[in-house]
Amino acid sequence: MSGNNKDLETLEQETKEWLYSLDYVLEHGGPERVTELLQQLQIRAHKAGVKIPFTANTPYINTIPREKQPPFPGNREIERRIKSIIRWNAMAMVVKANKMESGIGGHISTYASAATLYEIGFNHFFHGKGEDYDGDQIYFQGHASPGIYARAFLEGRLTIEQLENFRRELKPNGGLSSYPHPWLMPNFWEFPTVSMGLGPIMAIYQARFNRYLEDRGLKKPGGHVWAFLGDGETDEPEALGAITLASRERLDNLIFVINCNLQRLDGPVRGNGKIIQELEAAFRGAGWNVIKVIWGTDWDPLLDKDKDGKLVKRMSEVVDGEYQKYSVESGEYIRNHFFGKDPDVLKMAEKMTDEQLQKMKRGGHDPEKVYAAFKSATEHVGQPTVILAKTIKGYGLGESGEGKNITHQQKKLNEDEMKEFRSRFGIPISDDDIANAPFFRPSDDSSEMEYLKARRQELGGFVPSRKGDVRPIKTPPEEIFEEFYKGTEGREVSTTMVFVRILAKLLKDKEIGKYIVPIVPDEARTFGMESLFRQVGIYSHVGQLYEPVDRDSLLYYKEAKNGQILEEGITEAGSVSSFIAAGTAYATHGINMIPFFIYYSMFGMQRIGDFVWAAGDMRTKGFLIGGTAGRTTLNGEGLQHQDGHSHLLAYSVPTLVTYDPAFAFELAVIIRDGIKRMYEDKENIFYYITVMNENYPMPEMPGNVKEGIVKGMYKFKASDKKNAKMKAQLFGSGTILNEVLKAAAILEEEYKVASDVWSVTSYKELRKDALEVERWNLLHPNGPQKITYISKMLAKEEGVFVASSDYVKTLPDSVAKWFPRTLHSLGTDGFGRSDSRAALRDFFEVDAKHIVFAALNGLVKDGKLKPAELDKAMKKLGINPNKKNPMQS
Ligand SMILES: Cc1ncc(C[n+]2csc(CCOP(=O)(O)OP(=O)(O)O)c2C)c(N)n1
Ligand SMILES: [Mg+2]
Repeated sequence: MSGNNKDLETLEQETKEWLYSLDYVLEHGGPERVTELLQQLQIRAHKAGVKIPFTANTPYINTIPREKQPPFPGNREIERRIKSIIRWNAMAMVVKANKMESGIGGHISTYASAATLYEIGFNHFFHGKGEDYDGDQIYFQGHASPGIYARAFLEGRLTIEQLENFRRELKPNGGLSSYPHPWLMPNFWEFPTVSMGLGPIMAIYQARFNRYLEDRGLKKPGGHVWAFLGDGETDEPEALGAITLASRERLDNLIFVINCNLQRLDGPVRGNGKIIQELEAAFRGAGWNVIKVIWGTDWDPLLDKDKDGKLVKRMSEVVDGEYQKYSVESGEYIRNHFFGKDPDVLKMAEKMTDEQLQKMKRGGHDPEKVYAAFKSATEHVGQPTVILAKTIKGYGLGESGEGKNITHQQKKLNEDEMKEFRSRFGIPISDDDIANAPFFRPSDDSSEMEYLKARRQELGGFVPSRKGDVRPIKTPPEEIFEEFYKGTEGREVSTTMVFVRILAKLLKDKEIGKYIVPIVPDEARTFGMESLFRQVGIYSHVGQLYEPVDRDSLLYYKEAKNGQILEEGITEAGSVSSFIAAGTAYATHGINMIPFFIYYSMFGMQRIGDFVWAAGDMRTKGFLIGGTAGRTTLNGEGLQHQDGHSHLLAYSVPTLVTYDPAFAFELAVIIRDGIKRMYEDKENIFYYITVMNENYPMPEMPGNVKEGIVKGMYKFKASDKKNAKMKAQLFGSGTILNEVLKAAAILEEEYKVASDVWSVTSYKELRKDALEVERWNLLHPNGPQKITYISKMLAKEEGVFVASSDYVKTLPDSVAKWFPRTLHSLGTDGFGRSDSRAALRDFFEVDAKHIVFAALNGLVKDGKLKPAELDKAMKKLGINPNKKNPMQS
């Protein structure tokens, strides 16, 4: 270092001059000028090859200094009392539930640490929906639900009985769900957050979708999205995985509040580090506005005294594990271990008693600090904000859990612990009553209740609250779909191409066109959707700031502020979050948006299954379209791309209606029916439809088979060989239906087997119907028995039953027991391969020859054909009995 040549005094003098200059500029030019100058200095130094140390961190103190703190507009005392009562009731709810019903669970410590964060929001910031749906969207941390219920109880929205039935949802009058579930409490919860990590990313895309609606003129500007999450939760890849989207899109309508209680379930989040600093660096690096709320008001005088930064240095060097220890230790311990490490720092605390030291608050428990942060966040322009609030897990639980590693699991308090809690928060419950952990609600005319209600009224009504009843949409007219009922007159197309054409037509429809939201994760060209780029534009808040490279072509890459397509890039998690935001817009904004999320089917259910589950919970509406589906239809791509099981995974989502259509008319009927059921009849369902990329002529709809298509199965082609001795009923789905048709022809021509061909559009729908009938008949044995749709269709059908699909055999097997006779299932169990369609269909044994052989085999078993015929057929068809089992190879 060249500075080494100078003597110490000169160096000190030089430093002083620089600092003096900085003070001068700050005084005369303000902070902006200082920033400008520092940037210039940085550039100059960088050009000269100076390596400037990088840190994305600021010191370990509050971002908003005391001088910049706004006055607190509320009544501190009343708000404290309200909060204390809510704390008590939240705790009592869990304790009671576990007293009466041991092991029923619940969480006390999460809300205990977050109470101030929520209460400042409820009293000053969270906007209710009002009449016009112009409120905020708030993602409450799932494990904090007892606190949210406890507040709703004070607000008069929940009864004592409901509180007593926390986690007892099957009680005759209903109970409260453990966590936020719109499916279970559709007038209360909006966002399921308890699968950790999903809340934060869904909130980001919610904020982005709000912007989309505003930019397209479908919603008034305004409202914030608040996402409350745990510090441990940020380890989930989804939690931080999309934060750059929020800053790139300048989502200043988005606020994350991360409750940094330094603990997760098992222990410290970062015992050896500092989660707040780690998160600060990540969010600042990603371009967010970061507000740290670390220290409470009682630290301010000490920080004022800290002229040489020794206290701040000490604050910055202590690791989280140690801070956690302070939260359970005495004042004396804190004096010795925190302050005592540096004599100057120790001196700062000399006038304070041990008790005072122990009671010094963390920022997240200080209403004035939290208020300042929230206010600053809501006023911040141009960036999303994250508030990193330091708290203590289990705050107020004292010996029974505050700051302890076991606190997350704490569900029971003994009498003494409850007395202590009661006294600490001043709840008017006598020692005699305390054993029952009674709920407490002040009288309606008390100052607390009046205050609380007035605040919510001023802020537009209660939160959380969900409205699900929106005006229905009129299903688009049949004319739009008729073209598809007619077939393609020999022209070869794929169901994917048909889907894109249906989508393009829906987008043009005067009534519903503007409500359609096409969503793609960088696969539009894969599905031949690029014509839509130009037709409706790709949404971008800033429009298009560049001349696209293909501007001269007809289908150029058009980005526009009122663009309609959400081109999400390579993020299925992000895309499905947009799908959910769009598909729940009827409830959040009162607008019936109709999302179509089209993606590679292999990167759907198995990759983002948890989101799809959450979508079901949220009563999301819309169409998930699994493209390039089918284990053998997507030739060439191989093991990772060939999907033979997404339909099986879709079985697990109760409200997901699934279809595997083969022909254009089927797809058209399904989509029209879907719009009708979801948006006109207002059913709480959503759709998963697979489309494939194999081209073949689309036939005309054979008569009125619409009902059968929707119900899951219809006879596509009846054999005209009425007097044949041998018969077969062949079932196919998706493109494999073509193999089934080929098989039928072979069976008829070469083996004299009359073969009817059925298209099975949905095994899941067939199974749902059958299960319902079976259950009804079981429970009503002496009444008239119902008949399954399968029976209605097949009871009189003769011959062998063979089903083949491009999906696993479990699909046909899932309905086999309701078939009149044995169903022989062919399917694509096993890992995919890269090869041609023909080779793959041979490998997986789902092609025409295997269907023929399975049918002949069945006929032999039924005694209709001699066994010797099978050897001959095997040779003729070219089936190798010793080929490898695709399941095991
Ligand atoms: C995806 C997922 N994994 C695991 C859990 C189980 N779980 C519930 S709460 C919790 C710890 C939460 O810690 P943190 O996020 O810090 O929240 P805190 O309760 O401390 O506020 C865990 C592991 C879950 N709910 N979701
Ligand atoms: Mg935590």
